[in-house]
Amino acid sequence: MLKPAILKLLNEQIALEDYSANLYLAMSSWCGAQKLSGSAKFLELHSDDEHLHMRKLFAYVNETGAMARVGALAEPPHEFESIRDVFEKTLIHEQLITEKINTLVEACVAEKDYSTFNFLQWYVAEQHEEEYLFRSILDMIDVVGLEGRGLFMADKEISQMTQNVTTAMSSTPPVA
Ligand code: OFO
Repeated sequence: MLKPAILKLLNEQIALEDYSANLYLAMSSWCGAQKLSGSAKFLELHSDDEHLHMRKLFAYVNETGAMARVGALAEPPHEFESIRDVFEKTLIHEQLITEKINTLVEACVAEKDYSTFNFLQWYVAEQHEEEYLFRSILDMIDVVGLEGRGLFMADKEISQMTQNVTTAMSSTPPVA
């Protein structure tokens, strides 16, 4: 049985992963409106990925005999200054998720909940991958620049990274 403190944090994480899915979908929509189809597709797939992260936590909580909750979600931002602004915000958001996962892991150690500690190791590894992915996109944008054909090139590069997101999703363990 989950301790109340761990259940509370897991339910908060469920809401946060759900928010991530909505945030990336809103970003995808903005990119689509700017005719950046590669980035729009990349972020749409990443939104699906976040939804799987949420469902995996949801299934875990219910498997323990506790009850997963669908929390209230804030509305994500819909306007961005540039494609660089979009990906800067994804990296900042992922750094926040990493902090939350680390807090959960620390709480598991404090509460001696080694089963949840073990379950969370997948998220620890995933956060390393996600921060690396978004940092790589920002580095690429800085190299190609956004002037002239730079924006077209950056969007094309991001479109090719869609393959990585699809591969990551297919390697995501089943949610139940
Ligand atoms: Fe992008 O992070 Fe979920 O876990």
